[in-house]
Parts: sequence; C-alpha cells; structure tokens
Amino acid sequence: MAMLSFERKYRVRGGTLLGGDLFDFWMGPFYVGFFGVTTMFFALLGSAMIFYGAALGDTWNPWLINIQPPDVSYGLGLAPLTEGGIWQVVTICALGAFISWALREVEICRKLGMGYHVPFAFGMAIFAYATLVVFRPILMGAWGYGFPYGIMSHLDWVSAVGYSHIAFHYNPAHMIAITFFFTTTLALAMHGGLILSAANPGKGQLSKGAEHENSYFRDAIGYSVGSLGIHRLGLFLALNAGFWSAVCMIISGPAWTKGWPLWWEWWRQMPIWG
Ligand code: 07D
Ligand code: 07D
Ligand code: U10
Repeated sequence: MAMLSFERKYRVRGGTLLGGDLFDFWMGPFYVGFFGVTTMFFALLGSAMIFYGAALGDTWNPWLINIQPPDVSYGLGLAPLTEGGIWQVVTICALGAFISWALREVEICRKLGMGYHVPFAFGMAIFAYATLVVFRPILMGAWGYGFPYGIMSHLDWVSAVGYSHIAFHYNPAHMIAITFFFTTTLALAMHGGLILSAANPGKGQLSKGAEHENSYFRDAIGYSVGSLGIHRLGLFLALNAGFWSAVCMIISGPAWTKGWPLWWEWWRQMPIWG
C-alpha cells in the first residue's frame, strides 16, 4: 500500500516495550514490533487449531463449525486434544493474541507520544472475554463452563446459560450493562449527527463550528457537554458497558445459582411493607 504523505514523519524509532530495535519496523501500513510478531504467532496457531478441530468435526459449514470446551468432569485440568484440549489451546492463543495486540497498541501510543486510552479500552473487551473463559470457569471449578467457539454454538451457549437462570433480564448487572450499551449508541448517534450537521449544513452554506454545536444542545436541552466532554463521556459509557457485562457474568453461577427473578425477593422482604 502506498505510504501516505504524513506517515514518514511519524514513523519514529523507539518506544518499544520489548525487543528494542529488533522488530522496530513497518511492513506496508502495519507497524510490526515484538508484539506484532507474537500477535501473528498466536493468531496463526489458534486459527490452525480451529481448522484442525473443524477437520475432526463433521462439517465445513462456517456457521456450524464448533470447538467445544472439555466436559466439566475434567475440572480445571488439561483435557486430551480431541476432548476439549483444542478449545484450551485456542483459548490460550486467543488471550495471547488479544493481549499482544493491546501491547502493540501501547507501543504505537508511545512512539506517537499519545495517551493509552485506546489500548485501555480494548483491555476492557479482553477483560470481558477473560471473564467468560477464565475467571468464571475457575470460580465454578471447570473449564467446561467456558463458551464454545462457533458462530451458532456460542449463541446456543448464551441462550442456555440465560435460561438456566430462568429470566436473565432480571440480573441487575445485566440491566446496568444493557443501559450502558443503549446509552453508548444514543451518544454516538447524537455526536455523529451533530458533527455532520455542522460540517454539512447544505449546499452554498458555510460549515459551522464548536459554537454552533454548543448552541444546538443548549437550545434543545439546556446544556452542552462540550467537544472534549462528549469524547470523555463516550469512552466512559462504552467502558462501563463492557465492565458491567463482565460483572453480570461473574455473579451468574459463582455468586447466584438460582433464577434471577428470585434475587429480587429482598425487595419483597423489606420490613417497610409491614
Ligand atoms: C463489528 C468488529 C469486527 C469483528 C467481527 C467478528 C470472528 C469469529 C470464528 C468461525 C462487533 C469476527 C468474528 C473472528 C469467527 C469462528 C470459530 C465487532 C465488530 C466481525 N463473539 N455474539 C457475533 C464473537 C460472545 C453474541 C458476531 C467473538 C459471548 C450474540 C460474530 C467473541 C457473548 C450475537 C461474533 C464473541 C456473545 C453475537 C458479530 C469473543 C456475549 C449475535 C460480532 C472472542 C458477548 C451476533 C451469529 C460483532 C451474530 C454475534 C464474534 C463472544 C453473544 C460472529 C469473536 C460469548 C447474542 N459474535 N458473543 O459484530 O450474528 O461484534 O452471531 O469473545 O447476534 Mg459473539
Ligand atoms: C466478550 C467480546 C470480546 C472480544 C474480544 C476481541 C477477534 C479478532 C479479527 C475482525 C463483551 C475479539 C477479536 C476474535 C477478529 C478480525 C480481523 C464482549 C466480548 C476480546 N442481552 N447475556 C450480555 C443483552 C439476554 C446472556 C452482554 C440485550 C437474554 C448471557 C450484554 C438483551 C438471555 C450473557 C447483553 C439480552 C441473555 C449475556 C454482551 C435483550 C439469553 C453473557 C456484551 C435486548 C436467553 C454476556 C460478559 C458483552 C456478558 C451477555 C445484552 C438478552 C443471556 C450486556 C441487549 C435474556 C449468558 N447480554 N441475554 O459482554 O455479559 O460484550 O458477557 O434482550 O455472557 Mg444478555
Ligand atoms: C477512529 C477515530 C478517528 C479516525 C479513525 C478511526 C475510531 C476521529 C482519524 C478508526 C475507525 C475506522 C477506520 C472505521 C472502521 C472500523 C471498524 C468498523 C472497527 C472494526 C475493524 C475491522 C473489522 C478491521 C479489522 C482489521 C484488522 C484487525 C487488521 C488485520 C491485520 C492483520 C491480520 C495484520 C496485523 C499486523 C501485525 C500483527 C503486525 C505486522 C505483521 C505483518 C504485516 C505480517 C508479517 C508477519 C510477521 C513479520 C511476523 C512473523 C510471523 C510469525 C513468526 C508467526 C509464526 C507462526 C507459526 C504458526 C509458526 O476516532 O478519528 O480517523 O480512522
């Protein structure tokens, strides 16, 4: 891919966390770095294991390929490759690749003299994934509680875990997470809409700037959070969506085994009802 005119200026040496100068170079548009090599290593090995698992299975239909975790009877031990061991290797590779990718993002931030907000945000997604396939299974005593790797099979798992708690919508942390997800899309739609409306006011009219943007929301809702503020708010909302998702699952099983509607009994039992 052609190099953009400004790219040469920003392709600076240093800022690496590991490997010093060894992998401090670019391939086409991509920065490589030590963690680019480890990302590739884990991603290729993990994908190869998924193909191996698919070859042992009975379908090449991409929607139906399914890599199952071990049976819960294996507890927290290692399982033979064909009985869930492949899932265990894929999980290690996935975590290796995701964490490597986050560290490669950190190196790029350091080169550019920027804050670590983007890798931190990706870290929240990794944290949610690790909650589902590492922390929760450890607390429940078996790798078998992780989700299976397959496009349709992982949906079946979500559904089954949901119904095993009767009505998952009654999980209070699930409610908080969903509210943060919905608020994130609302905020992005408002921000995208506002910026485009100021930049593209219509043929023959001058583009508007921050003062118009602030005035719009002061007129409409009495307050404007500001140009920097909306980005802080967006990151805050999105990080919370991931965080409360992790919370809603770490409590489902390890802390609460009954149906979620029952959890609300504390409300009915309050002495104030007489
Ligand atoms: C748009 C960025 C691009 C990423 C994409 C995903 C793969 C998987 C692997 C065949 C927003 C690339 C997909 C690499 C191929 C194999 C073995 C991100 C964008 C396009 N899910 N999920 C999807 C993953 C979980 C749930 C789609 C991953 C949890 C529901 C895609 C993980 C729970 C629905 C997918 C993961 C859960 C989906 C679209 C990891 C709770 C849908 C994803 C590693 C979080 C939707 C058929 C997307 C769908 C969907 C991938 C975990 C629930 C296949 C990689 C266990 C309810 N999930 N998912 O756009 O259509 O994300 O499913 O944790 O309805 Mg899922
Ligand atoms: C885990 C993804 C991490 C991804 C990573 C990156 C690659 C690279 C490469 C493209 C967390 C992967 C990258 C592979 C790809 C290239 C090149 C994100 C993760 C690290 N629910 N529910 C949630 C709603 C119901 C249930 C979360 C809504 C039912 C269970 C969210 C509804 C029952 C679980 C959410 C609804 C039920 C959840 C998901 C509505 C089923 C979870 C977001 C409207 C009968 C999961 C931590 C998330 C969770 C989860 C929303 C309904 C069950 C808050 C809106 C009632 C079992 N649900 N749900 O977590 O919390 O993202 O996971 O009905 O496990 Mg729910
Ligand atoms: C935002 C923004 C903003 C912008 C923006 C954006 C947010 C206001 C200024 C950005 C937003 C967009 C562009 C919008 C679209 C984005 C989305 C909808 C999000 C979803 C994104 C996607 C779906 C795209 C995903 C694509 C990816 C992740 C790229 C895939 C890349 C690769 C596979 C290569 C990765 C490169 C690596 C790891 C390092 C370099 C490596 C190579 C080039 C390969 C060669 C390999 C090696 C040198 C290593 C050798 C390998 C070894 C040793 C392995 C050995 C293996 C064995 C098995 C033995 O706010 O501002 O605008 O634009």
